Amino acid sequence: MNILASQYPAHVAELQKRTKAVLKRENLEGLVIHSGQEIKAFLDDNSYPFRVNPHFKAWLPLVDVANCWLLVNGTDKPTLIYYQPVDFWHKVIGLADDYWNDFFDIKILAKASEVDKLLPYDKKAFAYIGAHIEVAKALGFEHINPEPLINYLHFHRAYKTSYEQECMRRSSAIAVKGHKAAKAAFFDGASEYDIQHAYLKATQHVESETPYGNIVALNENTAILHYTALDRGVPQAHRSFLLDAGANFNGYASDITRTYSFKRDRFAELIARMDSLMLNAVDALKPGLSYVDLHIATYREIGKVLKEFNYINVDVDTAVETGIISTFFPHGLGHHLGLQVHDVGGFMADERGTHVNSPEAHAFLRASRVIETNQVFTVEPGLYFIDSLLADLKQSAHGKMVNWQEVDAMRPFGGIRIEDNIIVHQSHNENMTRDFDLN
Ligand SMILES: [Mn+2]
Repeated sequence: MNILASQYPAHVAELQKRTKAVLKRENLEGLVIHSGQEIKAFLDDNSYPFRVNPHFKAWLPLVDVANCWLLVNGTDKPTLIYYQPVDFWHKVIGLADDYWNDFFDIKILAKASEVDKLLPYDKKAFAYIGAHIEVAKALGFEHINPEPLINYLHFHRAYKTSYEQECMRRSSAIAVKGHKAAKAAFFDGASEYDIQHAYLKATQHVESETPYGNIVALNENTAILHYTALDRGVPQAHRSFLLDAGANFNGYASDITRTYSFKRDRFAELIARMDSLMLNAVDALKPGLSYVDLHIATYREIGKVLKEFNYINVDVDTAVETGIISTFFPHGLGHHLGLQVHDVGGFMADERGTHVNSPEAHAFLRASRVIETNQVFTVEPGLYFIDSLLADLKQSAHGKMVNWQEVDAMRPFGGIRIEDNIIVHQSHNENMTRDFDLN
């Protein structure tokens, strides 16, 4: 039996346990989880790429079929209402024999509009979980995505089952293949557009299957944090390359970033320094610590790098106190990873969903809860030369703390981000990204 098949029963048992507990707490009988519906563009008969409800794919590796439903109550065998229309226009996705089939009582739905025949008649004690509020109302649901219930599920989703961890290893392995192909394309002098296609080919993904829009950036574009344009032209010179790209396996995301310098230059030295800083941050990820503290410690370490490379002329304490490091590192250290690339529950103190604020000076941080075993994180420190942020700093009272000549020389290189995906175990961290030999 393969690994996934052997781990899947415990995964379902865990979801059943969580479902039972939250239904009891919320005084409900069951959840009705909708995979979703195709959404058409305005005045058009073409749909946007289908994105399945994460609460649906949490249960089973079915990510591409709209109009499916799950009925779960934590005790009985879950029911899967599987949409299989008679349709000669589109490919009908048949139900393949797979390891998860036996865990569901499967009912076939031929007409999406007739689902009500397969749903509970009296819906008062059932909660609808899904994106289509109007559909839920028309079906007669009163409880639609109840917040306390969603909070409970989101809080617990941070603890990945063995099955989920294995899916995430595979998702990392796929993305690593893409990163290696993209790196080779960069050193061959390819355009952003061609690098993107090298990545997609190596991962066997089409663009809509990646968990987020890939960031494929050359030269100055690497300083644009969420750059998703793809320049078709080959730039006059290749100086730097930043690739932030993940993959999907069974609905689980990887999220990996690498930065390269075309030559052995000062920028290459800065990348090497940021790489060792990044690996130190990964080592510091430990159960019981707050992710906020790890972020703040790394923020300070980036201050040291700025000093070592002579970008600033004040000591590290002053750099921290004045906040000038934020000009160079304007985002959070990382986030939870799982069914969604920025996985849910990162701000929750407990299963009621009590919010843990990030400190005001670090408002962009997406993870503020205590680190625990079986959680999966990204760790992604960055150091950038961003024109707009540098202009603000230059005009400010702290402008003289910067060695502008040194900084200006780096602008053509843009910036650096290095991001790995980590499972926190009791006694060690598992760096899924490096395990597949991506350096
Ligand atoms: Mn990320």
